[in-house]
Amino acid sequence: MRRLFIKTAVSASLASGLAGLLGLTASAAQAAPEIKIGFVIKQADEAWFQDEWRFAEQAAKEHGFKLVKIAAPDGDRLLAAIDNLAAQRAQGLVVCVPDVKLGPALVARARQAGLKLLTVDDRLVNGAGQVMAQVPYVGVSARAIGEQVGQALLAEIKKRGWALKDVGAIRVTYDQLATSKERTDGATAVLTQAGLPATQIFSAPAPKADVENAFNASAIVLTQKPQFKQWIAFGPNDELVLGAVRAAEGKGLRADKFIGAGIGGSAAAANEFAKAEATGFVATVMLSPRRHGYDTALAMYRWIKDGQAPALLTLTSGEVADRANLKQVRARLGL
Ligand code: FCA
Repeated sequence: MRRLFIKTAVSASLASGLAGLLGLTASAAQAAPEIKIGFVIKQADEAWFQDEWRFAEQAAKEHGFKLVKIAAPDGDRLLAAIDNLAAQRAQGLVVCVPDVKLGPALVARARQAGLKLLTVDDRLVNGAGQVMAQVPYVGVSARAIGEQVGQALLAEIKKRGWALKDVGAIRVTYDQLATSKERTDGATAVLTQAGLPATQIFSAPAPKADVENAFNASAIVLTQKPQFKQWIAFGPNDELVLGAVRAAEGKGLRADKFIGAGIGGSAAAANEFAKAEATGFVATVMLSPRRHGYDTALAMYRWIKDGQAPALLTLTSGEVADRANLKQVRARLGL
Protein backbone atom coordinates (compact mmCIF):
# COMPACT_ATOMS: atom_id res chain seq x y z
CA MET A 1 0.00 0.00 0.00
CA ARG A 2 2.74 2.38 1.10
CA ARG A 3 4.88 1.45 -1.90
CA LEU A 4 1.99 2.05 -4.21
CA PHE A 5 1.43 5.48 -2.66
CA ILE A 6 5.08 6.43 -3.12
CA LYS A 7 5.07 5.24 -6.71
CA THR A 8 1.97 7.25 -7.49
CA ALA A 9 3.33 10.31 -5.80
CA VAL A 10 6.62 10.02 -7.67
CA SER A 11 4.99 9.56 -11.04
CA ALA A 12 2.60 12.43 -10.38
CA SER A 13 5.45 14.75 -9.53
CA LEU A 14 7.41 13.50 -12.53
CA ALA A 15 4.44 14.22 -14.74
CA SER A 16 3.97 17.71 -13.39
CA GLY A 17 7.70 18.33 -13.73
CA LEU A 18 7.56 17.28 -17.36
CA ALA A 19 4.50 19.42 -18.00
CA GLY A 20 6.30 22.31 -16.41
CA LEU A 21 9.32 21.75 -18.62
CA LEU A 22 7.13 21.74 -21.69
CA GLY A 23 5.36 24.86 -20.50
CA LEU A 24 2.09 22.97 -20.31
CA THR A 25 0.69 23.92 -16.95
CA ALA A 26 -2.96 23.03 -16.66
CA SER A 27 -4.07 26.65 -16.48
CA ALA A 28 -2.06 27.71 -19.56
CA ALA A 29 -3.44 24.81 -21.57
CA GLN A 30 -6.96 25.86 -20.64
CA ALA A 31 -6.39 29.55 -21.31
CA ALA A 32 -4.98 29.27 -24.84
CA PRO A 33 -7.57 28.03 -27.34
CA GLU A 34 -6.33 25.48 -29.81
CA ILE A 35 -5.05 27.07 -32.99
CA LYS A 36 -6.86 25.66 -35.98
CA ILE A 37 -5.99 26.54 -39.56
CA GLY A 38 -7.80 25.57 -42.75
CA PHE A 39 -5.68 24.65 -45.78
CA VAL A 40 -8.00 24.71 -48.77
CA ILE A 41 -6.84 23.80 -52.26
CA LYS A 42 -8.50 23.76 -55.66
CA GLN A 43 -7.41 20.40 -57.10
CA ALA A 44 -6.96 17.54 -54.64
CA ASP A 45 -6.09 15.06 -57.40
CA GLU A 46 -3.11 17.16 -58.51
CA ALA A 47 0.10 15.89 -56.96
CA TRP A 48 1.43 19.39 -56.28
CA PHE A 49 -1.40 20.08 -53.86
CA GLN A 50 -0.88 16.76 -52.10
CA ASP A 51 2.74 17.76 -51.52
CA GLU A 52 1.62 21.15 -50.24
CA TRP A 53 -0.79 19.52 -47.79
CA ARG A 54 1.88 17.10 -46.65
CA PHE A 55 4.24 19.93 -45.77
CA ALA A 56 1.47 21.91 -44.08
CA GLU A 57 0.70 18.82 -41.95
CA GLN A 58 4.35 18.63 -41.01
CA ALA A 59 4.29 22.25 -39.84
CA ALA A 60 1.14 21.53 -37.81
CA LYS A 61 2.77 18.54 -36.14
CA GLU A 62 6.01 20.31 -35.39
CA HIS A 63 4.41 23.46 -34.05
CA GLY A 64 1.37 21.97 -32.35
CA PHE A 65 -1.58 23.39 -34.24
CA LYS A 66 -4.48 21.70 -35.96
CA LEU A 67 -4.71 21.66 -39.75
CA VAL A 68 -8.04 21.16 -41.50
CA LYS A 69 -7.58 20.14 -45.14
CA ILE A 70 -10.45 20.79 -47.50
CA ALA A 71 -10.63 20.45 -51.28
CA ALA A 72 -12.70 23.17 -52.97
CA PRO A 73 -12.84 22.63 -56.74
CA ASP A 74 -15.49 25.33 -57.27
CA GLY A 75 -16.84 28.52 -55.73
CA ASP A 76 -19.74 26.91 -53.88
CA ARG A 77 -17.45 24.46 -52.20
CA LEU A 78 -15.01 27.23 -51.33
CA LEU A 79 -17.70 29.22 -49.54
CA ALA A 80 -18.99 26.06 -47.86
CA ALA A 81 -15.43 25.33 -46.70
CA ILE A 82 -15.28 28.74 -45.03
CA ASP A 83 -18.58 28.11 -43.24
CA ASN A 84 -17.28 24.74 -42.15
CA LEU A 85 -14.07 26.29 -40.79
CA ALA A 86 -16.02 29.02 -39.01
CA ALA A 87 -18.23 26.38 -37.37
CA GLN A 88 -15.09 24.58 -36.18
CA ARG A 89 -13.79 27.87 -34.78
CA ALA A 90 -10.73 27.93 -37.00
CA GLN A 91 -8.83 31.21 -36.88
CA GLY A 92 -7.01 31.19 -40.20
CA LEU A 93 -7.21 30.06 -43.80
CA VAL A 94 -4.46 29.32 -46.29
CA VAL A 95 -6.06 28.89 -49.70
CA CYS A 96 -5.42 28.19 -53.37
CA VAL A 97 -8.76 29.25 -54.84
CA PRO A 98 -10.54 27.42 -57.66
CA ASP A 99 -11.14 30.73 -59.43
CA VAL A 100 -9.21 33.92 -58.69
CA LYS A 101 -12.26 36.03 -59.55
CA LEU A 102 -13.84 34.80 -56.32
CA GLY A 103 -11.48 37.24 -54.58
CA PRO A 104 -13.96 39.84 -53.26
CA ALA A 105 -16.50 37.19 -52.16
CA LEU A 106 -13.78 35.20 -50.43
CA VAL A 107 -12.34 38.20 -48.61
CA ALA A 108 -15.80 39.26 -47.38
CA ARG A 109 -16.74 35.78 -46.23
CA ALA A 110 -13.42 35.16 -44.49
CA ARG A 111 -13.74 38.47 -42.66
CA GLN A 112 -17.27 37.60 -41.52
CA ALA A 113 -16.03 34.23 -40.32
CA GLY A 114 -13.16 35.84 -38.41
CA LEU A 115 -10.56 33.98 -40.47
CA LYS A 116 -7.20 35.48 -41.26
CA LEU A 117 -6.51 34.93 -44.94
CA LEU A 118 -3.31 33.94 -46.76
CA THR A 119 -3.45 32.98 -50.42
CA VAL A 120 -1.06 30.55 -52.04
CA ASP A 121 -0.21 29.70 -55.68
CA ASP A 122 -3.04 31.69 -57.31
CA ARG A 123 -3.49 35.41 -56.64
CA LEU A 124 -6.94 36.90 -56.07
CA VAL A 125 -8.28 39.53 -58.42
CA ASN A 126 -11.10 42.03 -57.84
CA GLY A 127 -14.11 42.75 -60.03
CA ALA A 128 -11.97 44.90 -62.33
CA GLY A 129 -9.47 42.07 -62.79
CA GLN A 130 -6.76 43.76 -60.73
CA VAL A 131 -4.73 41.80 -58.19
CA MET A 132 -5.92 42.20 -54.61
CA ALA A 133 -2.53 43.24 -53.31
CA GLN A 134 -3.84 43.77 -49.77
CA VAL A 135 -4.27 40.00 -49.28
CA PRO A 136 -0.99 38.23 -48.44
CA TYR A 137 0.11 35.94 -51.27
CA VAL A 138 2.81 33.31 -51.72
CA GLY A 139 3.30 32.36 -55.36
CA VAL A 140 6.00 31.33 -57.78
CA SER A 141 8.18 33.70 -59.79
CA ALA A 142 6.11 32.69 -62.77
CA ARG A 143 7.91 34.54 -65.54
CA ALA A 144 11.39 33.41 -64.41
CA ILE A 145 10.21 29.82 -64.06
CA GLY A 146 8.75 29.93 -67.56
CA GLU A 147 12.09 31.21 -68.80
CA GLN A 148 13.81 28.24 -67.14
CA VAL A 149 11.44 25.96 -69.08
CA GLY A 150 12.44 27.70 -72.31
CA GLN A 151 16.13 27.24 -71.47
CA ALA A 152 15.64 23.56 -70.64
CA LEU A 153 13.90 23.00 -73.98
CA LEU A 154 16.65 24.81 -75.87
CA ALA A 155 19.35 22.76 -74.12
CA GLU A 156 17.66 19.51 -75.17
CA ILE A 157 17.10 20.76 -78.76
CA LYS A 158 20.81 21.55 -78.94
CA LYS A 159 21.78 18.20 -77.46
CA ARG A 160 19.76 16.45 -80.16
CA GLY A 161 21.13 18.66 -82.92
CA TRP A 162 17.67 19.76 -84.11
CA ALA A 163 17.39 22.88 -86.29
CA LEU A 164 14.89 25.42 -84.91
CA LYS A 165 13.41 25.94 -88.38
CA ASP A 166 12.12 22.33 -88.31
CA VAL A 167 10.62 22.39 -84.84
CA GLY A 168 6.95 22.85 -84.02
CA ALA A 169 6.03 23.98 -80.49
CA ILE A 170 2.87 23.26 -78.54
CA ARG A 171 2.14 25.90 -75.95
CA VAL A 172 -0.52 24.45 -73.69
CA THR A 173 -2.23 27.46 -72.15
CA TYR A 174 -4.52 28.23 -69.25
CA ASP A 175 -4.54 31.99 -69.66
CA GLN A 176 -7.45 32.72 -67.33
CA LEU A 177 -4.92 32.34 -64.53
CA ALA A 178 -2.18 35.00 -64.48
CA THR A 179 0.48 32.75 -62.92
CA SER A 180 -0.11 30.23 -65.71
CA LYS A 181 0.01 32.83 -68.49
CA GLU A 182 3.20 34.38 -67.12
CA ARG A 183 4.86 30.97 -67.13
CA THR A 184 4.04 30.21 -70.77
CA ASP A 185 4.86 33.80 -71.77
CA GLY A 186 8.30 33.41 -70.16
CA ALA A 187 9.02 30.20 -72.05
CA THR A 188 7.74 31.71 -75.32
CA ALA A 189 10.02 34.75 -74.95
CA VAL A 190 13.14 32.65 -74.40
CA LEU A 191 12.35 30.39 -77.36
CA THR A 192 11.62 33.20 -79.79
CA GLN A 193 14.69 35.15 -78.66
CA ALA A 194 16.77 32.06 -79.40
CA GLY A 195 15.40 32.03 -82.95
CA LEU A 196 12.32 29.81 -82.90
CA PRO A 197 9.89 31.62 -85.24
CA ALA A 198 6.75 32.71 -83.38
CA THR A 199 4.74 31.28 -86.31
CA GLN A 200 5.91 27.81 -85.26
CA ILE A 201 4.48 28.11 -81.76
CA PHE A 202 0.89 26.89 -81.57
CA SER A 203 -1.36 27.52 -78.60
CA ALA A 204 -3.38 24.63 -77.23
CA PRO A 205 -5.83 26.21 -74.77
CA ALA A 206 -6.96 23.80 -72.07
CA PRO A 207 -10.45 24.73 -70.82
CA LYS A 208 -9.63 22.94 -67.56
CA ALA A 209 -6.12 22.54 -66.19
CA ASP A 210 -5.70 18.77 -66.30
CA VAL A 211 -4.02 16.07 -68.39
CA GLU A 212 -7.16 15.16 -70.32
CA ASN A 213 -7.95 18.70 -71.43
CA ALA A 214 -4.32 19.28 -72.41
CA PHE A 215 -4.33 16.00 -74.32
CA ASN A 216 -7.37 17.04 -76.37
CA ALA A 217 -6.11 20.56 -77.06
CA SER A 218 -2.66 19.27 -78.09
CA ALA A 219 -4.07 16.55 -80.33
CA ILE A 220 -5.84 19.25 -82.36
CA VAL A 221 -2.57 21.14 -82.90
CA LEU A 222 -0.72 17.99 -83.96
CA THR A 223 -3.47 17.03 -86.38
CA GLN A 224 -3.51 20.51 -87.92
CA LYS A 225 0.27 20.74 -88.37
CA PRO A 226 1.43 17.43 -89.85
CA GLN A 227 4.34 19.17 -91.61
CA PHE A 228 6.36 19.22 -88.36
CA LYS A 229 8.17 16.01 -87.48
CA GLN A 230 9.96 17.31 -84.40
CA TRP A 231 8.06 18.88 -81.55
CA ILE A 232 8.53 20.58 -78.24
CA ALA A 233 5.85 21.32 -75.65
CA PHE A 234 5.53 23.56 -72.64
CA GLY A 235 2.72 24.69 -70.39
CA PRO A 236 1.80 26.02 -66.94
CA ASN A 237 2.47 22.77 -65.06
CA ASP A 238 3.54 19.13 -65.41
CA GLU A 239 0.03 17.79 -65.97
CA LEU A 240 -0.63 20.04 -68.95
CA VAL A 241 2.69 19.14 -70.57
CA LEU A 242 2.05 15.45 -69.90
CA GLY A 243 -1.22 15.84 -71.80
CA ALA A 244 0.77 17.08 -74.81
CA VAL A 245 3.29 14.24 -74.47
CA ARG A 246 0.47 11.64 -74.42
CA ALA A 247 -1.22 13.26 -77.43
CA ALA A 248 2.07 13.13 -79.37
CA GLU A 249 2.57 9.47 -78.49
CA GLY A 250 -0.91 8.83 -79.84
CA LYS A 251 0.29 10.22 -83.16
CA GLY A 252 3.45 8.14 -83.18
CA LEU A 253 5.70 10.98 -82.02
CA ARG A 254 7.68 9.25 -79.33
CA ALA A 255 10.65 10.28 -77.17
CA ASP A 256 13.04 10.80 -80.09
CA LYS A 257 10.65 13.23 -81.82
CA PHE A 258 9.28 15.07 -78.84
CA ILE A 259 10.62 17.21 -75.99
CA GLY A 260 8.31 18.32 -73.20
CA ALA A 261 9.31 20.37 -70.17
CA GLY A 262 6.92 20.90 -67.29
CA ILE A 263 6.67 22.83 -64.05
CA GLY A 264 6.06 21.41 -60.58
CA GLY A 265 8.25 18.39 -59.99
CA SER A 266 5.65 16.58 -57.94
CA ALA A 267 4.65 12.93 -58.26
CA ALA A 268 3.22 13.48 -61.76
CA ALA A 269 6.74 14.22 -63.02
CA ALA A 270 8.43 11.72 -60.72
CA ASN A 271 6.21 8.87 -61.96
CA GLU A 272 6.95 9.81 -65.55
CA PHE A 273 10.69 9.76 -64.94
CA ALA A 274 10.39 6.44 -63.10
CA LYS A 275 9.14 4.68 -66.25
CA ALA A 276 11.61 2.08 -67.52
CA GLU A 277 11.68 3.68 -70.94
CA ALA A 278 12.23 7.44 -71.27
CA THR A 279 9.27 9.38 -72.70
CA GLY A 280 9.18 12.77 -74.39
CA PHE A 281 8.81 14.42 -71.00
CA VAL A 282 12.43 15.38 -70.40
CA ALA A 283 12.50 18.00 -67.68
CA THR A 284 10.51 19.88 -65.09
CA VAL A 285 11.12 22.99 -63.05
CA MET A 286 10.94 21.80 -59.47
CA LEU A 287 8.93 24.18 -57.31
CA SER A 288 9.09 24.25 -53.54
CA PRO A 289 6.09 22.58 -51.90
CA ARG A 290 7.84 23.16 -48.57
CA ARG A 291 7.75 26.93 -48.99
CA HIS A 292 4.18 26.83 -50.29
CA GLY A 293 2.90 24.29 -47.74
CA TYR A 294 5.02 24.34 -44.60
CA ASP A 295 6.00 28.00 -44.62
CA THR A 296 2.49 29.28 -45.41
CA ALA A 297 0.87 27.18 -42.67
CA LEU A 298 3.55 28.29 -40.21
CA ALA A 299 3.17 31.95 -41.23
CA MET A 300 -0.55 31.69 -40.56
CA TYR A 301 0.11 30.06 -37.18
CA ARG A 302 2.44 32.90 -36.18
CA TRP A 303 -0.05 35.47 -37.38
CA ILE A 304 -2.75 33.97 -35.16
CA LYS A 305 -0.49 33.24 -32.20
CA ASP A 306 1.78 36.29 -32.13
CA GLY A 307 -0.07 38.80 -34.31
CA GLN A 308 2.84 38.76 -36.74
CA ALA A 309 1.30 39.35 -40.19
CA PRO A 310 2.96 37.63 -43.18
CA ALA A 311 4.57 39.58 -46.04
CA LEU A 312 2.01 40.73 -48.60
CA LEU A 313 3.99 39.24 -51.46
CA THR A 314 6.40 36.28 -51.47
CA LEU A 315 7.61 34.79 -54.74
CA THR A 316 9.51 31.51 -54.77
CA SER A 317 11.96 30.22 -57.34
CA GLY A 318 12.35 26.90 -59.13
CA GLU A 319 15.13 24.53 -60.13
CA VAL A 320 15.33 22.51 -63.33
CA ALA A 321 15.29 18.77 -62.70
CA ASP A 322 15.29 15.81 -65.08
CA ARG A 323 14.99 12.07 -65.23
CA ALA A 324 18.47 11.70 -63.77
CA ASN A 325 18.06 13.81 -60.65
CA LEU A 326 14.41 14.52 -59.78
CA LYS A 327 14.26 11.60 -57.37
CA GLN A 328 17.23 12.93 -55.44
CA VAL A 329 15.87 16.48 -55.48
CA ARG A 330 12.55 15.22 -54.07
CA ALA A 331 14.29 13.09 -51.47
CA ARG A 332 16.37 16.09 -50.43
CA LEU A 333 13.12 18.02 -49.95
CA GLY A 334 11.74 15.21 -47.80
CA LEU A 335 9.27 14.01 -50.44
C1 FCA B 1 -1.04 26.98 -59.93
C2 FCA B 1 -1.12 25.78 -60.83
C3 FCA B 1 -0.62 24.55 -60.09
C4 FCA B 1 0.75 24.80 -59.48
C5 FCA B 1 0.71 26.02 -58.60
C6 FCA B 1 2.06 26.37 -58.04
O1 FCA B 1 -1.98 26.85 -58.91
O2 FCA B 1 -2.44 25.56 -61.25
O3 FCA B 1 -0.53 23.47 -60.98
O4 FCA B 1 1.68 24.97 -60.50
O5 FCA B 1 0.24 27.13 -59.35
